Amino acid sequence: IAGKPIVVSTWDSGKIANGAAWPVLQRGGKAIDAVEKAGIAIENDINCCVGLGGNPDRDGRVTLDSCIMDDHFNCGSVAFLERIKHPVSVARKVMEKTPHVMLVGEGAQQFALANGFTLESGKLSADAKKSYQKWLEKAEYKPVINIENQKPSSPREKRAFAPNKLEDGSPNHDTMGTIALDAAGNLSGMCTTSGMGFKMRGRVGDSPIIGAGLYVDNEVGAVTCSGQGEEVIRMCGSHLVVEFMRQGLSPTEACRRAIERIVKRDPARAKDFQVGFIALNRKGEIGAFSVQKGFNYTVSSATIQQKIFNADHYL
Ligand code: SD4
Repeated sequence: IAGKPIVVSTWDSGKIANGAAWPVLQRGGKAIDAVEKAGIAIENDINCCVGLGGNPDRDGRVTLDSCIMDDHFNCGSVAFLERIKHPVSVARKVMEKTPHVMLVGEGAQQFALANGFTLESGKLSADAKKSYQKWLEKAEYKPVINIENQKPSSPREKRAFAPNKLEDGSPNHDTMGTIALDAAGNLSGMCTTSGMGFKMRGRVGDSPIIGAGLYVDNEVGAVTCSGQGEEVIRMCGSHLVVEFMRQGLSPTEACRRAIERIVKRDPARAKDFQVGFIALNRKGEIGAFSVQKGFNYTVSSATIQQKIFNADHYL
């Protein structure tokens, strides 16, 4: 038990997210404000997998997915959003200002502009441009089944295809999911990503889907995840973990059971993709579990100042 307040984020790049969330929690602020700050911080960072600096789709355009959920089942989400820097904040506006949960594509962009967000240039970051040019050398514009099986030729590319630890030891940057329990005992979470690199245009993963990439039930716990979104969506991954916690399982056991469910569908394929869950229950207990080795997460609380843990894994 890490107690409260506490914030937990996916990967060791969770340091950036927790670094922004913790001051809010420490001064007695709300979990929903803390997780939004976490999302904004990682969206400002230039990395392969979150924000406008991330890897583009097959057409060379960066498309962003994000969602946010509070302690009262209020939730907002944007998907396939282009040229807007902070999808997590747009998702929050969808939650607070509209009768809807999810806006996508042009409509999401139109809503963002109407709410004071700026239209950015749409230019790729230097790293993303390099990765895209490399990818284009062999690119075929057709759906690739099991894209994660492709042999990557650079660490950044490898990261895009199979979200696991980088070989060169550089910081893990990946889909950022952040869950928090505030001093008042309320839970919230957010998830933000540029999705799988070189995805088909229009492809949306689990990250902006409430119940898949994120779920929060204030009576039970909060869960988010990273990895191959398709595998998460078909099992309603984060919701599944919350339901296992509701049945009395610890956060780690609940994450393990959900990973087992994902693997069971086709065990032979499990070596080819990664999914990792993190979970936090209302008592402040934390847990995580992944398909493969290499998934880690960052915890910040009053007792654990900022620490990176390696998740237990199935394989
Ligand atoms: C997706 N879950 O779009 C995201 C990608 C991800 O680590 O987590 N990458 O499927």
